[in-house]
Amino acid sequence: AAGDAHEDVSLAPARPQLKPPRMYQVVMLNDDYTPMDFVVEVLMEFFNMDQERATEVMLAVHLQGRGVCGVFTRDVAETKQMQVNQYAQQCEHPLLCDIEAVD
Ligand code: TYC
Repeated sequence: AAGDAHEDVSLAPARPQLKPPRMYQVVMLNDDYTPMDFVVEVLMEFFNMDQERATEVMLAVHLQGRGVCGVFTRDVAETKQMQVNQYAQQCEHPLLCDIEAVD
């Protein structure tokens, strides 16, 4: 009947999307030379973190060697990785991001 919450089921496509897309982590790597402030700036600019969160992630990378900046579809993850690596290189810092498929 009209307004019945279950009515939508009959309107669903015969073959709905079968699986969600594979997701990819952008992983930031520690190094001995990139200034901490620069890493915080990158995390705020490219990953929309506030200063508190960016500082937390930067320190985790500094102490543990690597840290996850975010999880995205492949195209978005690849774009962010490229943008960060390019920007760091332009600024002459060795900072690097990598991407890793999520299982
Ligand atoms: N280890 C750097 C330092 O001591 C800081 C740093 C943090 C560098 C995180 C890279 O992804 C990084 N200045």
